[in-house]
Amino acid sequence: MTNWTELDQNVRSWIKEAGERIRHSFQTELNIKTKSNRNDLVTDMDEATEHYFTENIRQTYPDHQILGEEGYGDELNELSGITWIIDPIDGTMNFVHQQRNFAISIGIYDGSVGQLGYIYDVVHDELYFASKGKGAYMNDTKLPTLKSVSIADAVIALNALWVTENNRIDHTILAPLVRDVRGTRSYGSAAMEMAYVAAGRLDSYLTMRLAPWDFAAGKILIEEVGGVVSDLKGETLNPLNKSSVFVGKPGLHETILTKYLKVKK
Ligand code: 2AM
Ligand code: CA
Repeated sequence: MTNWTELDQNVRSWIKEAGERIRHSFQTELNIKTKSNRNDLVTDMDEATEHYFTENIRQTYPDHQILGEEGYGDELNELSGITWIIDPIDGTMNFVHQQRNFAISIGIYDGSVGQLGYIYDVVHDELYFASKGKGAYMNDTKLPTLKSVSIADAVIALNALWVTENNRIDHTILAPLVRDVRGTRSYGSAAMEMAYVAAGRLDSYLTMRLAPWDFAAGKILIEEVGGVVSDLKGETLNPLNKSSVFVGKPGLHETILTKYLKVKK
């Protein structure tokens, strides 16, 4: 049997320690490499942070599975038992260029059910946390249940790329949405954007392609406060697959899905 209280305490102390190490790294020179393309960055801190988490998890919970962006985890074919889905630094481009707007993201799944979600804004020392069925918090403040909002009053997050010609979506689809909402934002960290939706700072966030570690924790947080999490077609996300991601307040999610994305319900 898993002692969830003890596990939660461990995650919190590891996250705080990892955050401390990342903040400390601002004083030293980063080693920056590129991955799939010249804008896909990874630093020695991404790797060191994931390594730190995986070492601790393997030592304390040898029977748990780990899925991590930087490859220190396991090759997973299924979600069985307890799985940690980790992005050590979500928003690496921001980490490198801005030293802010990045987060540590950890989702802990029991089978396919998200149980604990943590998104830690390292620079502001803000921990967004949700425990399934037990509420969501920003540090010690409980996050209220999300209420619907109209399109005209909504602030939504999306990358400007999706309203220019691209190979993932017809760029004319989202232009009317951008015109009709109160405002758009783009923070460049999916985890943080999802934490902001959970906290009510954003009303919706949509993006064409994320990896499981980008959305695993955010999904748990948003669902815990009554928000809706799906892909761009309105389908459930599989935490083992890459996918488009579309999250939002209840009501608003449905309106965007049916009126703008033209998904038939
Ligand atoms: P990262 O910083 O951990 O790589 C920025 O657009 C957001 O999308 C970030 O959350 C970033 O996560 C993620 N991201 C960037 N490139 C990606 C890719 N090729 N596949 C999936 N997610 C990506
Ligand atoms: Ca990352």
